Amino acid sequence: MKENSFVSTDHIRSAFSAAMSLMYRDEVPAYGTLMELVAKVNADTLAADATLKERLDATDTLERISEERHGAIRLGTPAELSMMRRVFAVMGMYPVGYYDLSTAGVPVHSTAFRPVSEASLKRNPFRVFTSLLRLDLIADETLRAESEAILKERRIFTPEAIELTEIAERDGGLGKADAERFVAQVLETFRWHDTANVSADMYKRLHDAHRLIADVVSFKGPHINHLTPRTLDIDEIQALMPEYGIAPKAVVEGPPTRKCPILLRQTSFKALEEPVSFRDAEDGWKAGSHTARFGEIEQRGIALTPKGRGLYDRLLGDSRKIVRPAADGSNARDYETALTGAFKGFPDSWAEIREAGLGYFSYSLTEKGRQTKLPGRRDPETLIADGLVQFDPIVYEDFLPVSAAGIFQSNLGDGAQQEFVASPNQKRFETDLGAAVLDEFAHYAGIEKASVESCLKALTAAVA
Ligand code: OOG
Ligand code: NI
Repeated sequence: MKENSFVSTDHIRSAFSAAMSLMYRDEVPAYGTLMELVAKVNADTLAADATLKERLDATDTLERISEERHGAIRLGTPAELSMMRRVFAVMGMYPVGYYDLSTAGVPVHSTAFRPVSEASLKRNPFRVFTSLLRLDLIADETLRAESEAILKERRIFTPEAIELTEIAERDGGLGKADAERFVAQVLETFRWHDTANVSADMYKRLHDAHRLIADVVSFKGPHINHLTPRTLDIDEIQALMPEYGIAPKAVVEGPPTRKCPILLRQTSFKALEEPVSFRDAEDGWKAGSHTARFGEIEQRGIALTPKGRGLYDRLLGDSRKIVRPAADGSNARDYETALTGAFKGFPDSWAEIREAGLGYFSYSLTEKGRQTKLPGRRDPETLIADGLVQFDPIVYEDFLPVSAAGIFQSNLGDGAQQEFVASPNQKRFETDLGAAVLDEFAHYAGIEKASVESCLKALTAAVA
C-alpha cells in the first residue's frame, strides 16, 4: 500500500474515542447524563471567564476539551498487555508512567496509554489507564493457579483486530477502510459481556479474594470500566450531580479548589450493579450480578516539575495525617478543610508557581514580541520582564496514584480495603509490556524547552 493513502494515527484514535463514547453511553446511561452536565458547566465556566477562554483558545486547547476523555481497563496476562500496547500504537497511543497500586490495597500495576506529541494531544488527547492484574499478590496458591488457567484460555482480541494490527505494523499504517474495520474490531475488546466465563461458585471465590480479581478473571474481556469527560469546574459538577440523579463519591480526589488548578482533580459516581449469567454445569446458566462500571469526571491543571510534585505529595500527606476521607462521606467537610489548610503551602498564582520552579510552562511571543527582532539571544527571564514573551501552564496529561487508588476503592465497594505489602515492580511490568514506559517529567520538560527555543529563534531570526 502506498504511504500517502494511510489514515493518520490521530484520526484513528479520535474515531476510536468517539466510538467508545457512543458504546458506553448506550451501556451506561448515567454516562450520557454526566456528559450533558459537563457540557453545560464547561459552557457556563467559559462564558463567565473571558481570560480563561482566551488562553485556552490561544493555546489551541479549547476545541479538544469537549471531546476529551479517558477510560480505564484491567488486563489479566502479560500477553494481553503486550498485545494491547501494539493495538494502542496503531492509534498513536504510547505507555507513559508507571503506577503501583499495591500500596493502596489494589493488586494491580498500571500505565497510561496516550498520545505524546503536542500536535497529537491537541488533536485528541484520549488516554486509557491500563492495569495489569498481579496474581503474585494473591496469597491463595490454588486460586492463583486456577485464575491463571482461566485467563490463559480467553482471547480478548478478535482475530481481525490482531490481523489489522499486524498489517499496520508491517505497512506503517492503515488505509481508510482498514482503519474503520480496525476501530470496529478493537471496540469488541472493550465491550461489556453479561455472560461470565466462570461459574457462580468460582466467581464467589474470586470475589472473596478481591473484587478486582473477580472483575478481571470472570469475564471474556477487559470491559471498559469508566469513561471520564474533562470539566473546567469540578466543584460545580460535584454539587450538581445529585440534582441530575447521580450519586457522587464522598470527596473529590487530588488537590483542593484553587485559583490556579494543579495536576488533576477527580470524582466519580458509584458503580452499577448489573445482571450477569454465570456458567453452570447442570442447567446452563445461573443468574447473578456484578458491580464494576462507573462514571468519573476530572479537572486538569498544570503539570508539576519533580520539585512541585514533591511539594504536592508532601502537602497531601500532611492533610491525610490530620484526616483520611471516609468512604461514607461522614468526614468530607473535615477532609476538605484539612486539605485546603495544607495546600496554603502551595503558591496559587502562575507567576509564583513558575518562579519557584514548581510547574511546567509553554512559552510564546506576545504581540509586542511578534513585532520585535533582537540582534542576539537574551535570557528568557529578561524577555518576560520586557513583555516580549508570555507563559501558559502546560496541562497535566497523566494520572495520580493516590487519586487512582481512591477511584478504584470507590467502585470496589466500601469495606473492600485490603492491605498488600508495597511491591512496585516497574521492571517486571515493562518486561510484560514489551517496552519501557515513557518518563512523564522528561516529556513535559522537553515540551517546555522546545517552546523557549522557538521563542528565541523567532525573536532573533534575521529581519527580512
Ligand atoms: C482505574 C482507576 C484509575 C483514574 O482516573 O485515576 C483511573 C480503574 O478503576 O481501573 O482511572
Ligand atoms: Ni479514571
